This record gives sequence, C-alpha cells and structure tokens, in this order.
Amino acid sequence: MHPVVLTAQPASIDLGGPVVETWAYGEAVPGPLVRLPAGDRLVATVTNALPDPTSVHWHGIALRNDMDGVPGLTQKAIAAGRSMKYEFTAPDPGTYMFHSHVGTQLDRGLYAPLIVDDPAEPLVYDAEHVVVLDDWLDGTGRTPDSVLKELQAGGMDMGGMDMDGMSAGGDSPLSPLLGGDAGDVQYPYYLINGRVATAPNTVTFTPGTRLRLRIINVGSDTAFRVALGGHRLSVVHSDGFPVRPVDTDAVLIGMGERIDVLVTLADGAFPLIALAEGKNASGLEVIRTGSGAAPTADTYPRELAGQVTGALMLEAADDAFLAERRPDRTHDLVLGGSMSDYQWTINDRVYSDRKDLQVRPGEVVRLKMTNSTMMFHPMHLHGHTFQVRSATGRGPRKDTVMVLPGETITADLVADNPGQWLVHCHNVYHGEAGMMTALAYIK
Ligand SMILES: [Cu+2]
Repeated sequence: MHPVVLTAQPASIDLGGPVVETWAYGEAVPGPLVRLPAGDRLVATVTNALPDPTSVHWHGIALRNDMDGVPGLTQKAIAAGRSMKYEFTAPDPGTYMFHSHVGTQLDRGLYAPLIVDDPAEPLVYDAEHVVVLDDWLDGTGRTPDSVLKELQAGGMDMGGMDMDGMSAGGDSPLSPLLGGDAGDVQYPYYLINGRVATAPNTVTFTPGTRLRLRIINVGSDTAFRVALGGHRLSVVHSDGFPVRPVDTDAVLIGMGERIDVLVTLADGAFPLIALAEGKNASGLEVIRTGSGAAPTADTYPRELAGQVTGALMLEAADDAFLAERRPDRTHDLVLGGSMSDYQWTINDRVYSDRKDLQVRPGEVVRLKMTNSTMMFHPMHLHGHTFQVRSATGRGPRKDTVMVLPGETITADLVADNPGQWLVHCHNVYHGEAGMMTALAYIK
C-alpha cells in the first residue's frame, strides 16, 4: 500500500522571477512526485481547499473505472472543502502524471508526475530525471477560465479561423512539424519543472552518466520539441510503454504524451531545451556535469534543427506490441471544429450531445480518428493503452496520440477494463469546447 496525501489549494508560486497566484497540489508546481512499484496499491487522500469543485485523473493508468477522476462520468466532483480517497492498483510500469479533470484546471498548476516502477526494470542506466513541460499563463492577468471565455467570445487569442475551422492565416502561428496551426493560445511563459527559461533549474551529474529522462508534457495548448544540446537521445518509451530504441537529435511531444529517453552525458554544462513548437519561445533546464558557462534562455542548440522523432515514428517493443487481430468493432471519430463559436467536435457533436462509442467486454476495438481541422489534436483514451497501426502495422503502444490536420490514425485496443471512459483532445480548451466523447461498455 502506497499512501499519498494531496491538497488542491490556492498557492503563490515563484516561477523564477514571476510570482503567480494559482491553484496547485500543496505549495509547489509541479506538485509532489508520486512513485510506486507496478502492482502496488495507491491510496491517495485528496482534500479540496479550492473555492471550486475538483477531481484527480491518473493519466495513462489502466485503473478501475470509479477512480478515473472524471466528474459526471466516473464520480461526483469533490466539492470545495471536501475530501475523497482514490484507491487503485497501478498495473503497468511507466511514466505517467496526475492532474485535475475539472474545467480548465489543468492549465493552472494542478498537475504532478506519477511514476510506476518496474520491479524487474530491463533498462540499464545510472540515474534518472523527471522533466515536466508546461505552458503557463495563470496569474499573469489572465486565468484559464478567462482565456476560454475570450476564445468562445470569438476574440481568438492567437490568429483566427473561419467558420469551417480553416485557418484564416495572417497571425496564426504555423508549424510544419504539426502540419498546421500550432495552438490557439499565446502564453507568456514556458516552464520546465516549474521554472521560466530566464531562471532555469540546474541539475548536476558526473560525466559519462547514463541518464534516463522521463519527459512529460502537461501543457494545455503547446507541443514541445525537446533536445539536449551536444547530445543524441535514445528514445526507449512512449506513454509508459517500451519501444524499439531509436536514436535522434530531438523528440516532439504533444499535450498528455510522455517520452522516455536515455542519454550518456558529456562533460560540461548543457541546455535541455523545450521549444514551444511553432510559438517562438522555449523552456530551459541546465544539465551540468562539469565547468563552463551555463546556457541562457536564448540558446538554440543545433539538435533542435536536426532529426526530430515523434511518437508515430516509433514501434512498440515486442513485450508491448498488440498483434493485429480482426477488430470486432470499428468506431470512426471525425475531429471537427466550428470556429465561429469556438466549438470543437467529434463526429459533429460536442460532449454534452455525444453519442457514446459502445463496446462489449473482450472485443478488439478499432478507433479511426480523422482530423478535418487545421490544428493537431492529441487524442487521449482513459483506462486503456491502444496500439497505433502505422503503415507497417506496427506503431507504438500509447494512450495519447497526436492526429495532425488531414491525417487518419488507426488505433486498436482490447476492451478489457469495463466502465465509462473518456476519449478526448488533450488540448484543454478543445476538450472544454466540446471535443470529448465516451467509450462506453455495454453488456
Ligand atoms: Cu484538439
């Protein structure tokens, strides 16, 4: 049994210069790391000291449905001043996170890393470091709620789109890597482990250390391109599940995704940089193994312009791979947007008007997700891990996959965890504006 005590509360947080009033788990952003061995039982007592209702979602964990933290679907929200005990077994080792699943609370500071250790860890490394990436605006004169209101009022925060969800061009930020619009929201800060790039954390190791970086994107509207200056990275996990190792200069991580890499550290001071993809800004951390001047916020290591690996270029390792079986059922999800009133949809419906994706226990279910908009959508499935089918039939095992404009992603899952499970875009503004539905088990 692994006990955890969390308080969701208003907090004053120093981001490394800017001090913001926000909502956090305790007095820190990110919140406290929760770490336990696979198969162990997590017992988390969550107290809500916020003025609003809240909940905790254990992102990526195939847990029992009533502990999944989605108000209206799996529980009643925890009212202000009340507590709730979350109790579940975490079956699969890997890199995860937990965060609020109420409204836009994710875009405040209500998030933290969650690591499930493999008692028989097959990877060999000397040390590890958790890297939490975030886009930040709360307490800078805006709140996530005020931003959502602006977007819904048509005062597009960034750029603009016409009524078909097509970009109107002009000031809309574009990213070739993301196949279109890079985001809807302009953020003043991009954080690594709670610090702005002008006041980065420094972490120290000895030269030659084989380091495992567990990179987590908790951002709400930003994909990050991540590199460590002067180093190549070996990608070993995607969303907690092992992949066939791939060497690369940089990785691309959408909101809700996690990527683990191994790297052998050289001698010096190196920038770990998270470029806010398409947004002309970045987060920074310093990895130091020796002497030398610390890199500064404006550093642009050449690795960022080198080979960039996204999750779709990965292939599940043998022990994570779901071999192809004929699906018992296929659900098509057309991702759409009607931008005049900032509505984002799945099959032309918003969440409150959804048609559940029905499945029966034991079925092999295929999700075919097609993006008909001009912006990418990191689609996240609760309670399961799907097998992405690439052209070769072998993509990564994942719970969150970026679907780029015009693209169709095929993802198979085994319906082995009964309940009502959210399927949604992990852009918190898209999700709140309708782009969510439910995978619903029926008898
Ligand atoms: Cu989206």
